[in-house]
Amino acid sequence: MEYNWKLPIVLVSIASILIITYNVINEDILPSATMLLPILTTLPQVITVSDPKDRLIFIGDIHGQFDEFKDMLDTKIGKLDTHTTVVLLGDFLVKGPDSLKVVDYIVSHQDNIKFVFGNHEILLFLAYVQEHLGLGNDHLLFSTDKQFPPKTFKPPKKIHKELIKKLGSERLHHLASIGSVTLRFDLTLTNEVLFAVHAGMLPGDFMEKNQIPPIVELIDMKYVNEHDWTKSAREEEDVEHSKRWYKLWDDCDKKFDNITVLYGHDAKKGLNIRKHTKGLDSACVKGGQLTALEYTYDSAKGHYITTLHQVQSHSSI
Ligand SMILES: [Mn+2]
Repeated sequence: MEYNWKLPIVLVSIASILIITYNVINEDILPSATMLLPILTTLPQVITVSDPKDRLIFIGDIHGQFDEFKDMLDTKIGKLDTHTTVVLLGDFLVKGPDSLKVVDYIVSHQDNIKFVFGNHEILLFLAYVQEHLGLGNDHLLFSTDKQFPPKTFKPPKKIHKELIKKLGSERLHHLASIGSVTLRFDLTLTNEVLFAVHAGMLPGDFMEKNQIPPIVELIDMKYVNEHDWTKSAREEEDVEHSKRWYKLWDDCDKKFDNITVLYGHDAKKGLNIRKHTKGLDSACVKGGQLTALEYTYDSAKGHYITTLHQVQSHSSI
C-alpha cells in the first residue's frame, strides 16, 4: 500500500486550524461576552413574611470573617429551617481572611441566606469588569442608574483586584445574578416594612413616587445635605449642611411610622439602634463584634420582638 504522506499533513493542518479557532473563540470572543455581568438589580426585591413562625435575622458587615459568621449561626441562630431567613447587610467580603468560604457558604444556602451588596462587593464587580473588559470603570450596569460609578465613588484598590482572581468569574457571576442592592420585607401580620440596605436610605425612598435613590446613596452614604436630600456623601466634608442620614428618620413624617431600615457600613459609629434605623456594623474585622438582630413574632402579644446577638471577633487588633 502506498503511504499517503499528504494525509497526516492535511490532518495536522486541520487540527491546528481547529485549535487556533477554539482559542480565538475562547480567549478573545467568548470571554468578552461571558465576562459581562448581569444587570444589577436596584429596585427592592420584595419578600412577604406572613407566617407567625417565620423569623428574620439581619447580620452586619462580615468582611470575610467566616469563623465568626459560622459561630453566629451555630451558637446564636441555630437551624436554618424553612421559617428562617438570614439577611447579610453587605460588605460580607474583602479585608478578612475567608471571603471564599463566605461566598461558598451563602451560595450553598441561598434558600435561607439573602444578602444585599455593599460598597466592597460593588468594588469587586468594578475591578472585574475593568480587568477583563478594559472598558474603564463606567460599565457596571444597574437597572436604574444611568451611569455608575459617579466621580465621588472611589475606584477599586489592590485588595479588590487580588480577591477577584481568587473568587473567579463563576462565583462573581453567581453573586451578581442572585444579589441585589435593596431587599424589602413586608411583614403582613403587623403591616410593618423592613428595608435592608448596606449604607442607608432616606425617608420616602422607594415609597414616594419618583423617589428612587441613586446606588451610591444605598451602598456608600454616611452624610446627607439636610436641606437637599438629593446630595449625600461618604465623607462629611463632601456635602454642605451635612447631617448623619439616619437622623432624618428620627423626626420623619408619621406616614413612615411602619418603616425600619437595617444597615451596616458604619463601623466607626458602631452598633446604632434607633426607632426607624438599625445600624449593625460593629467592626468585626477590626477586633470588635459581629452583630445580628433577630425578628420573631410574638403571637400572644401580636407584635414582633427583636433580639440582639453578638459574637466577639477572633481577630485582635
Ligand atoms: Mn461599607
